[in-house]
Amino acid sequence: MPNLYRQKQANNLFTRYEKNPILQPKDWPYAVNSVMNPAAVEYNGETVLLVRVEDLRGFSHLTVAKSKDGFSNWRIDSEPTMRANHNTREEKWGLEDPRAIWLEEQKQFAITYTTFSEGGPTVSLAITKNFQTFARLGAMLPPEDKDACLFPRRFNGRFALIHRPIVREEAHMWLSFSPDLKHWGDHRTLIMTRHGYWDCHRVGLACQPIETPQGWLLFYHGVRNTTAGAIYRMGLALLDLEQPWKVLRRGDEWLLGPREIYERLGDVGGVIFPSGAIFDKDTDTVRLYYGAADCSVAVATAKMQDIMDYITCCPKA
Ligand code: BMA
Repeated sequence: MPNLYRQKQANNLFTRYEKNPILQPKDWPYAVNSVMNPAAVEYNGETVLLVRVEDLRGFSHLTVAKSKDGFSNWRIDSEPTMRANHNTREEKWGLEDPRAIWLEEQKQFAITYTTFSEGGPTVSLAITKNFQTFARLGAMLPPEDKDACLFPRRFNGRFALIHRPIVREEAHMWLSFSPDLKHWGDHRTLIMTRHGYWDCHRVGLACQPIETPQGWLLFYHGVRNTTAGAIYRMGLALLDLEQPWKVLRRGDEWLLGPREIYERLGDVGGVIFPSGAIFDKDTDTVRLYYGAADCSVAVATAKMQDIMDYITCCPKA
């Protein structure tokens, strides 16, 4: 018997900003095809989005957009902030879908992004203090891999990485560990696709994991292939605070799916692709930034209290 009360809760959790989309190709200071799938962090009291921008060759790079309130008056870098070095095997076909977190130990932001390499998409790491200059630390794991983010701290002395390799054509979320951010091992599956559900064909990390007293909030995207193409939606799981390989809860239903016209029409319609979030403690609000239809960037908000009320009554995983 489906829990209809919880489905209603899920459906009402996030509210789209009324002036969505917040960033569109026409806002860009230089010629672009599309803007989407940004990393989001707070830096110097402002919201910083590192936006994936697709140029008119079909290659992506990353550009910073900043705003004081996280909704309006975006200031966009006048040229690409992080360009792909197309002469390297790693970055041959561009940089895509970044996630960012603050690494307290390094006192730097860590950016994990898809490098479209000669061997296929994989995940690479860069660190920055200021979102102007970036130290590129190279590919973390072999292709094919995507949708990666580090946790902001170590567990039992090791860094932990969420990522989404393709193995036997299956697309599950995995967790891997490293003593030094360079050598990765102890790989294990974390969140798997669910037969028959909205997330039956592919799952992958949405925004960076968010720490709460009850555990890590793990927003993820789930994909169902239909006769009209793939539908990308977002769901939620809760991971143990000190042992993040333990999934405590996982929602049955999605929390956000393509509904609005800007989510349904675009280069790839029927896609919402969340990739960055900011928790504002003062207002108890999570701002979730997402790519809409592979064309523009939108934002939706939810109260943290409502998110916790929802996830803590989801089924035990
Ligand atoms: C995924 C990624 C995203 C994209 C999505 C929908 O595989 O490539 O960048 O937004 O597909 O096209």
